[in-house]
Amino acid sequence: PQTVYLKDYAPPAYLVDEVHLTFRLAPTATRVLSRIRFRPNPESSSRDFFLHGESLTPIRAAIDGQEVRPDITEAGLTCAVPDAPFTWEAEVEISPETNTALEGLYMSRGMYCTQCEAEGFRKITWYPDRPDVMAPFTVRIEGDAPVLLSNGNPVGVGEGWAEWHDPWPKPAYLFALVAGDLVAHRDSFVTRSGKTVDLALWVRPGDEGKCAWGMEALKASMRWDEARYGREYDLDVFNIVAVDDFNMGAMENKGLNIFNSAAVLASPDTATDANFERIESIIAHEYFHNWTGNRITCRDWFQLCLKEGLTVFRDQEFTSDMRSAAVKRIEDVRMLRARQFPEDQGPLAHPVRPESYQEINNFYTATVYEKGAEVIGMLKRLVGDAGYSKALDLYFDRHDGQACTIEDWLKVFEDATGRDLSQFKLWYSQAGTPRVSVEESFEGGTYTLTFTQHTPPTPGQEEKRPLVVPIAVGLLSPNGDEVVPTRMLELTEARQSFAFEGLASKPVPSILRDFSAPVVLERAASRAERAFLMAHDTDPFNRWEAARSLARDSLIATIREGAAPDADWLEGLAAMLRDDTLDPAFRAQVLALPTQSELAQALADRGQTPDPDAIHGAVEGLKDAMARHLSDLAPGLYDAMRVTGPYAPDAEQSGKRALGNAMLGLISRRDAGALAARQYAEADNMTLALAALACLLRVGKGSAELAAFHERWKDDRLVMDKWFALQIAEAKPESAVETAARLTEHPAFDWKNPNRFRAVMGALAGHHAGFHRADGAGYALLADWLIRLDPVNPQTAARMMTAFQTWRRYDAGRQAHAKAALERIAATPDLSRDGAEMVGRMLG
Ligand code: HT7
Ligand code: ZN
Repeated sequence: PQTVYLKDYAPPAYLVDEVHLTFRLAPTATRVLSRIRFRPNPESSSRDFFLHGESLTPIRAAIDGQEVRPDITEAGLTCAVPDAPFTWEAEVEISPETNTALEGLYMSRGMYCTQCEAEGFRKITWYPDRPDVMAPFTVRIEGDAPVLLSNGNPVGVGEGWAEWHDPWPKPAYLFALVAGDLVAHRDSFVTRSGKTVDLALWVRPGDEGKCAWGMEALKASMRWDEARYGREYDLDVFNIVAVDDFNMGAMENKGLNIFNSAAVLASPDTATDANFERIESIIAHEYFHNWTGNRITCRDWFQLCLKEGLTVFRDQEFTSDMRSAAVKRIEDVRMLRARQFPEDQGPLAHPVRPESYQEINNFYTATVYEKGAEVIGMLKRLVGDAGYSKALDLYFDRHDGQACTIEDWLKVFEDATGRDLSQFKLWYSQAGTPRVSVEESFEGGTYTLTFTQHTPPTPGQEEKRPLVVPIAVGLLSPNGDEVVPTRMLELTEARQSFAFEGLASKPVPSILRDFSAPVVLERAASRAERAFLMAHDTDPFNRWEAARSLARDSLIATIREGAAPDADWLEGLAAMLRDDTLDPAFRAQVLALPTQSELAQALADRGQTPDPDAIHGAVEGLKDAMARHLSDLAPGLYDAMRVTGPYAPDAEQSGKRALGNAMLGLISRRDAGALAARQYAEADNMTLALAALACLLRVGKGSAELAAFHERWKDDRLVMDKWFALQIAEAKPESAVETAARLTEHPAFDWKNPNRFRAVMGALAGHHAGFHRADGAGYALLADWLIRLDPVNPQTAARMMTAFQTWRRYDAGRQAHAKAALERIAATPDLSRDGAEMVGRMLG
C-alpha cells in the first residue's frame, strides 16, 4: 500500500464553486447525478484534473454539456479539461445495501445513511475528496422513504422528493444524506441574535421515548458555545439522526449530525448515568464542530488534531461547566492513561500531528483526540485565560471559511499573545509520553525543585528534544495550610530548577496540579507524604492522584513481594469516604483502582514482566481488604446515597449512585450478593440495575436475574449490548474467553453490527487477565473474529486490532501466542489496507 506524507502536500489543481447532486435511491442501484462547477486554482501550478472515486459504476460523464470518456482507475479518474472554469456532469451507480463497510452511502436496517469522513465521499461520486476543496452543496433526493434529509436548509419537499441547500462552503467529508421511516423529536432554539433554529432528533418509530436527553444536551451546547466562545449557529435547522449501524460515536456533518444510536438514545430504564454523561458530551462535541471543524476545517488529514483536539478540549470544558470540574478532570486523565499512554508507549506511537499514513482511518486515535486536547489545555495554561480568548477570537475572525494547518493555529496564539511558540510546537511533532522526574532541596528558607525531562524513543523517532512543560505547583506547610498557591512553572530545558524563597519550614510540594501536562511524573515521594496530600491537598486532582498512587504502589508491592495492603491508604480512604463535605462523585473516583493494564505497564516500567494472573489476584485481594476495612462504614454510606424522587441523570444524582454502587460492590463481597439481589429487584433505572447485576455475577450468582434481564430487553439492541458485554466483563479470568466464544454463538450476536461486535470482542479485549490468558486462547479468538470482520468492515476491525498493541510487555510464552495471532492476521489473503497497516506497525 502507498504511504502518504505530510511533506508532499500540494494545493488542489482545481477548486469547486458549487455542487449539485441528485440521488435516485434504490437499495442495490442508487443513481447519483452530479453537476459541479470547477475552476483552475490560481495557487496551483498543476493542471492535472483528478477526481477520486471508488466502487462506482460509471454511467456517463460530460464537460460543459459535451460527453467525455475519462480514464478511470480503481482510485479515481483523470480527464482533459478546459483551461478555464467549466461544468462537470456525471452519473454513477452505487449499491448502498451491499456496502457493509459503513462508509459512503449504506443501509442500516432499511434506512439509507452516509458516512463520509475521512474519505467516504469518493464512494458516492467522483469528486476531489480532500478537505481543502470547499463548496456550497445543493442536493435533491428522490426515493420512497417518508423522510429525506441532507445538509443545510430545506428548500423544497414533495411526494417522493426533497431538496436541500447548504450555503456554507464545506469539504465533501461533511456531506450527509439520510432517508428512511423516521420520526422527529422536535424543539427549537433562539440564538443570541434572535434567530429561531428548528431542532429535530430523528429516530426509528419506537425510540421516541429516548430522545429528550439528547435534545436538552443540544440546547445546552448551543447556549454554551454562545456564552463561552461567542459562536452562534448559522442555519435555519439542525438535524440529528440516530443510526444503529455506525463505525464510531457520531459525525458532525453540516446541519445533519449522524449519531450511533448508542451515543444519543437514552431513557432512565435503558441507559446508565455514564451513558447519559457520554451522550451529553458527544452531542456537545459534534455541535461544537460546527465552528471548530466545519466553518474552519483542516487543510489535509495530517491536521486532524486541529479540529479534533480543539473540539475535544471544548467538549471537556463544557462537561466541566455542566458538572464537576474536578471529577471531569479525573475522568479525562483516567481515560488518557488508559487509552493514550499505551498508544504513546508502544508500537503505534505517533505524533499528535502524524507525518505519514497508509490509511487515515487508522489515525482517529487517542493521541490525535485526547493528547491533542491536552496540548490545547497546556497552551491555555501557558497564555492564560485572557490570552486564550483573544487567540480564539482571532482564529475565528482570521480563518472562517478556510481549511487550515497547525501552523495557522499556533500563529494566532503568537499574534494574539506575543509568545514565541516554536518550542511548544514540538508537542505536535514529537511522539511519546515525556517522563519528568523531580528532586527537592531546602536551605535557608529557600525551597528548590529541580525537574529533569526525558522522552523515550518511539518508532521512527530515536532522538527527542526537551518540550515546554507547564507544571502547576503549590506548596503546603506541614500543618496542611497552603503556603504557596498554585504557580505555573515552565519547564523548557532537559534539567531546570525553580526556587521558592522565604519559607519558614520545608514545605510539602503538590506537583502537576490538575494534571497540567500529559507526562509521567516520576517522583519518589514517601508514602507518608502522599498520605498527607491525600488528606490535605487543596487541589482535588492531586488529592485523588495521591490516593491513586498509594493504591497502585500497594498493589505493586503485593504483586512483587506478597505485601499486605497499605494500611495507611485504607485509613486515608475511610477518612475521605466519611467526609460529607466531599462530592460523592469525587469520593467514588477515589475508590476506583488503577486498571489492570495500567498496573501491567507500571510493572514493566519497573523492569518486571507483568503476570496478568498475579495482577488480577492482587486487585481482587485489595478489593477484599477494602471490603473488610470499610465494612462498618459501607452500609451507612450506601443508605445515605439513596436517591429519592424522580430519576435525573444530573451530576448530583449520578454522583450519589456512583458512590452507592461502589459501596454495593464492597458489601457484595461479604454478603454473598444479598443486597445486590435486593437492589436489582427494586431498581427503577438502568444504573442501579446494571451495577447490581454486575455484583451478582462477580460473586457467582445472578443467573436468574441475567435470564430475566434478557427476557425483558431482548428487543432493545442497546440494552442487549450491555447484556453481552457484562457477562464477559464479570467472567473469571479462566472463563472469559469461553464466555465470549459462547456468546458469539448466541442468535443475537449480529457481528456485522459494530456495537454488538464491540460489546463482545471489546469486552474480551478489555478483560486484562482473560484476554492475556497464558495459553493464548484470548488472542486466538480475537484474531479469528478480526479476520472474519476485516473484509466486511475494515475500519471497525482495524480499530479493534489495537487490543494487541501492548503484546511486547508480556512473557515469552504470551508474546509467542500474540505474535502468532498477529502473523495470522497479517497473512490473511486480501487483508484490507486498514488491517495491514495496523498489524504491520504492531509487528514492525
Ligand atoms: N469527526 C468524526 C470522526 C470520524 C467518524 C465518525 C463516524 C464514523 C466514522 C468516522 N470516521 C471519522 C467524529 C468526531 O470526532 O466527531
Ligand atoms: Zn470530533
